[in-house]
Amino acid sequence: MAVAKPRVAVIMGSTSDWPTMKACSETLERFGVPHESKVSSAHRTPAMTAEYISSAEGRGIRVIIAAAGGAAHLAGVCAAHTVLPVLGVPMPSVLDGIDSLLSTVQMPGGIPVGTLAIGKAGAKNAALLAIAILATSDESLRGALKDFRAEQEAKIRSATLG
Ligand code: RP5
Repeated sequence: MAVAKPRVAVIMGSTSDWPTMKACSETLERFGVPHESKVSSAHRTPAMTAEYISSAEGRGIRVIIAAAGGAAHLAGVCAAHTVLPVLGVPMPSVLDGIDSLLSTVQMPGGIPVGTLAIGKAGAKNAALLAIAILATSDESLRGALKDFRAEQEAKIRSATLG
């Protein structure tokens, strides 16, 4: 059977981001969205990052999720190299991720990055937002998102406190 071409690229600045970004990959998997996860840094491997992102559209990628911590320039650099939507996830850091958040969110007008919350919630929501973007032209994904929301609601409605 042919392997489906990845539609979402998840890129992160370091292997140390993976324990957080696993939540992103797991969410994409849960919805059956073919994706690839890669370590590449805006600062340590600038040429590889530029090459990877510049070639993404041609390889069938439709959304990019970029995670970095500290002086977190990765999402912005990705956005500079593509017109695909780029979602930024600020990683926890020695400054509690505030540095990562501000570095990711404060883009100059003209090069947008959609920035999510710091850490695992942001990682999960980046996947859900990528899925919602794909779902604008994919009815079955739209249905899957509605089922997911219904499941979430049912859990809260039936919650009991010990
Ligand atoms: C960033 O620096 C990475 O995204 C990571 O969040 C942070 C620390 O990287 P390591 O020193 O753990 O490789 O570029």
